[in-house]
Amino acid sequence: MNSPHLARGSRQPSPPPKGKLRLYSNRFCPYAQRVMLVLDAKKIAYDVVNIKLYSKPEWFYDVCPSGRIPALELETGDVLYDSLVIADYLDEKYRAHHLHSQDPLQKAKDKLLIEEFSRIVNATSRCIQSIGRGLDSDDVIVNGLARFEHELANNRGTPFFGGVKPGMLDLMIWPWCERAEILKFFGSVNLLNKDKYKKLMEWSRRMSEEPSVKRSMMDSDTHIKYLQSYRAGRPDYDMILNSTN
Ligand SMILES: N[C@@H](CCC(=O)N[C@@H](CS)C(=O)NCC(=O)O)C(=O)O
Repeated sequence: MNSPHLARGSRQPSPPPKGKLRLYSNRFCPYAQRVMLVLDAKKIAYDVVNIKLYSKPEWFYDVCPSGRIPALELETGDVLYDSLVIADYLDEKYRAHHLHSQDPLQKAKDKLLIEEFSRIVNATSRCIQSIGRGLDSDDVIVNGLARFEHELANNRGTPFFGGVKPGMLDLMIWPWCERAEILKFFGSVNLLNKDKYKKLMEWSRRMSEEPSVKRSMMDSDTHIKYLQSYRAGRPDYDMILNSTN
């Protein structure tokens, strides 16, 4: 998953080996990480083609006309995009180790919480990009996290939102929680008052110890270094490179 990011002018990679799905990704895209988390939790075989977002290869538009990451190429040759659509597809198609609750009501409630979390995501983006940041974004983040703290502590009472193992809700919000420390760096230091989010902090520690989560995880220093390069107008996608996967 840490292969070099392909850019305009690059040659299109040969098709994925038989039996493997292909994820078009970017190592620092939290939406692409959502898909990796699902693939890894369900132990589905896949390879990764990383894309340089500010200089996308011409051939990528033939694969995925929206030009967006993440995109998942299936064995049929069909290509799906949008992290939530892909996550739901994978959970329905690969029945082993369900991530969504099998109870339709609980599943619907979890999907509403994923939707609610997108408000935190948007406020976080405003902080990081320094656009429209202010008390408004801070409030959205603080109130949003309090809602999730309450949900874990009072409504669920389980180690993960999904119960004793991470479920779909856990995986869909994790990429931004993994990046939580960046808020101290780019936002207000008071945003992450750990005493206010005791259950979420315990949850976060547990998540970071899950082998399937560890696979795509990066430390806060790496996220901060990447965001500094992004803000400087030169996103350094290849800062962590190796030749595996
Ligand atoms: N709603 C989409 C959002 C995906 C998204 O914003 N991807 C970004 C990278 S993190 C992207 O493809 N940006 C390039 C572009 O929009 O041209 C999802 O859930 O997959």
